[in-house]
Amino acid sequence: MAKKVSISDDFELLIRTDPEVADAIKREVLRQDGQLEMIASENFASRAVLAALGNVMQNKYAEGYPGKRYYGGCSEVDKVEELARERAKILFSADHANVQPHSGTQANMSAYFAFLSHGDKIMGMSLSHGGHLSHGHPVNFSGMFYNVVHYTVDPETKMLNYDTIEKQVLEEKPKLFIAGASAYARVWDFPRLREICDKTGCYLMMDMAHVAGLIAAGIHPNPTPHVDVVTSTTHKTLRGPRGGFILCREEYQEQVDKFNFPGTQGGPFMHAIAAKAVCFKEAMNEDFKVYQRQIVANAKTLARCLMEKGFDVVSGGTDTHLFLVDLTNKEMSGKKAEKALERAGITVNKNTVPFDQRSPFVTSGIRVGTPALTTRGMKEPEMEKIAELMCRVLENIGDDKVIEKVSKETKALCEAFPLYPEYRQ
Ligand code: DSN
Repeated sequence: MAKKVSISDDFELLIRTDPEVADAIKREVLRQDGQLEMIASENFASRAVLAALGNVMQNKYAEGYPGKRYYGGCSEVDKVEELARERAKILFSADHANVQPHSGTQANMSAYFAFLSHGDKIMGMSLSHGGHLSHGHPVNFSGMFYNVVHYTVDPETKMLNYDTIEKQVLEEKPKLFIAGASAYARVWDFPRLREICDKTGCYLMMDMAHVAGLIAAGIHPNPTPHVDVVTSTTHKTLRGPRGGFILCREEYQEQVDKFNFPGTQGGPFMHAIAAKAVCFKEAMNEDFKVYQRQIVANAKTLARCLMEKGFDVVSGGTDTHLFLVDLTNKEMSGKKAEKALERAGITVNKNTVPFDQRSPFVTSGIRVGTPALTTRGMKEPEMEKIAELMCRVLENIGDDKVIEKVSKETKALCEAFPLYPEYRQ
């Protein structure tokens, strides 16, 4: 290996116990450090979060909730779960927080079980327009258990048209409306959605996984006062451990908790909950707000620079941490673009664009996000440079020399903005 990696004293033990796994982890450190990570849902957790994740809290079974466990010996895990719940409540102005969901999809499952019966009608954004598998896609439990209707973005603006949504809600009368997406670059209008849902007595849920960090920092409107239930992950813009959580009003607290445990999960991952508590604490700091503002400023700069170079950014820009590039005018698939960029050290994911003619395995677009780049300390000048690098790759997709040259430049950029510098020796 080119560089030495030193992670912790315990890591030296892992090297002796299982050199193969240790070697893969070392290589993963170097991969993350040596590439421009632009997958919109990924981020780099702090070393404090990593420390909270990898320790003896993982040994403990703690089915139940603080003060009401099915096992003894829960005094310390009770403390961390209380800290995580209280911090989440403060951060998002919520009456109640459940921090046990193992993931975003598990959080969604618990929320659906709490508000719906098998076969009820739900309305979520279509996956091909930016939604998520767990918002009613046929291959997911949500599409199998419920009667699903999807809403889409407007064919002209590629943004949500709330008048169209209102019409559809009035016609379809879903029991639950699911706001939130994995590839939608614009802010959500929660008061308007509340007004629409109230016309038919429909529950309103926001899956804020992607924008949770922006919401914590006050950059995106907070759904909590307007919706019945909020679900989220902790590892995207929020920059915490992999995991989920649920927020709700007091009146729904009992049913939400009941359908998370014992309804859909067993023992909580107490090490992950400890790390969630750390992540929520970090998100309360002033520098977290500065970080979130920079994520959005970076996304806006990157989108603008790509548009200036002739790329078609869906909906003409972004309000958030991500955007989609429609490559139809470049006569290129998302699959091809993703592969070429990866060869040049730039990691994005292929993504369908609204009204895409290609399959999800090929796609006509890529999704671009700035949370991870911003964690490294990159700002607007680096975004301008990255737009130029992306453009050179995508306009010379078959030219190995260009790809090799760009690859050297991305490496130099990564060297200048080290990730976990303490791990480098
Ligand atoms: N896989 C996540 C994303 O990339 O947006 C959503 O779960």
